[in-house]
Amino acid sequence: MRRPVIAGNWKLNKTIGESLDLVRSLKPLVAEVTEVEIVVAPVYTALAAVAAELADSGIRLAAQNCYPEPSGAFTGEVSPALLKDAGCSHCIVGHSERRQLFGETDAFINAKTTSLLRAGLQVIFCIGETLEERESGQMFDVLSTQVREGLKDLTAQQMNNLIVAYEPVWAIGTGKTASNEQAEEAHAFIRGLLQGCFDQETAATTRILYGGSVKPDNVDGLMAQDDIDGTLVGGASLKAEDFARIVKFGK
Ligand code: G2H
Repeated sequence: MRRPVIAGNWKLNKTIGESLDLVRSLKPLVAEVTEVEIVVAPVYTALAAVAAELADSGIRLAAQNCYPEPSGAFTGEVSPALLKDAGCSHCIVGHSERRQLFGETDAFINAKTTSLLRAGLQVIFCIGETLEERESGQMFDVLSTQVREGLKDLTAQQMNNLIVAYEPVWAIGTGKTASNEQAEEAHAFIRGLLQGCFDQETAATTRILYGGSVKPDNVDGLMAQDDIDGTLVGGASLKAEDFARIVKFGK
């Protein structure tokens, strides 16, 4: 019922040339895969070139960030419409690196999410608790606030174009993955939150991805969990063979 999504977040890596090399290597490795939605998120400067390279494939293109306003005196920023113009179908918002390094609040993430959905883009909406929050028993409260505030005033219909990504901050780029059970517990809780914020149908149909040190050797166990519908992959998405193996989870 929920089509799996495997998304590669390249973060601040790769020139235009290196990005093209990566998608040229990736395309033949995943050409036969039809049952999984495959997304890659290069840096802004590589988006248009990668879009052209992906035109003959089913791989979709995401930006890693955006600014909610459509145009104006916002030096250095990029709007959802411009991302669409560059060939993006998706955009990541609320990644923990943006929350932590750039001070992004739930309200700002909500503004970006709303603006992206209005522009017709799919949103990959990231949430997750820090180690300190988990260890002090605040994990459920933190996730609940991030969902309620980040998705504030969205309609159930808009949620058809939104994918949630649960990324426990302590598992990001650290090599420490959440256990299958820890991830499933959080995903099931998030699905319950979606039911409370929207309705049963939205909770049942929204894809919830896991992110945080996903690798070829741990993806199968994660994807076997009932409420894990895909993965958001950082480091392991920078190598075509590793990312292709993750796309072909369970095989
Ligand atoms: C989490 C993830 C991708 P990594 O940030 O969003 O990165 O797989 O390197 O932990």
